[in-house]
Amino acid sequence: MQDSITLYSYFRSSASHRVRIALHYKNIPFTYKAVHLLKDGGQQHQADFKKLNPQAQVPYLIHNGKGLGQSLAIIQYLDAIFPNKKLFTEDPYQRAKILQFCEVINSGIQPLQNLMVLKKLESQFNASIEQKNSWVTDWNHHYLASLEKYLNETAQDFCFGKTVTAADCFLAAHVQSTKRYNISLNSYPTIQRICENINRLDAFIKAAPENQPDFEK
Ligand SMILES: N[C@@H](CCC(=O)N[C@@H](CS)C(=O)NCC(=O)O)C(=O)O
Repeated sequence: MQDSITLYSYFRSSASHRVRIALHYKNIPFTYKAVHLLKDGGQQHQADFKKLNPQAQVPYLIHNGKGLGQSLAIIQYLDAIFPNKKLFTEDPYQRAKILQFCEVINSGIQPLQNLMVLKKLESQFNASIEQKNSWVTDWNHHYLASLEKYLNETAQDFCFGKTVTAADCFLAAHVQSTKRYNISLNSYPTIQRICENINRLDAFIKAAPENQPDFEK
């Protein structure tokens, strides 16, 4: 049976970006369904979408009728179903180290800069744009410094050695998001070097926000 894959995504969503990289890296064809996170009060809050994903967040993936949210769960699932070009290693410690790296972004930095959190800072605490930017920047530096340290132990061409892993999917997507806040990466030479390497790869180019059907300037 031909696999059918649909990805609900928003071009600017870093969590969706991670999954797009994994899909392109593994050469898995998929249908792109755009969910505009700002238009109409946020299409993620519409009943039809929330029936699929009660979290009201992208990414959301449907594989042969089976749905899944959360980018890390999705990428692990894809890696199991499509084992070509593995994004996780079998070695338990190495695998846990890759997950550790992904989680610094997934459950460390990204939730603090997520749209709903920034909206709440504004509506409940009257935070200005400058205050929100400073909030995002400070949290980024806290976590980016730890990622840089981790990479100094494991990086070669990519985050973990000489082949792409899930960590590279998370890093590329996150670093892309820092551009929106003009966060300086000067203190993170290894992160910068790896991003230069990964962003040259075809899969990473195809997955970039500007190459998505719903891209807007
Ligand atoms: N940990 C989740 C994060 C998902 C997430 O935060 N998605 C954001 C876009 S990057 C979202 O849909 N935000 C909608 C909102 O904040 O209203 C994942 O990895 O999938």
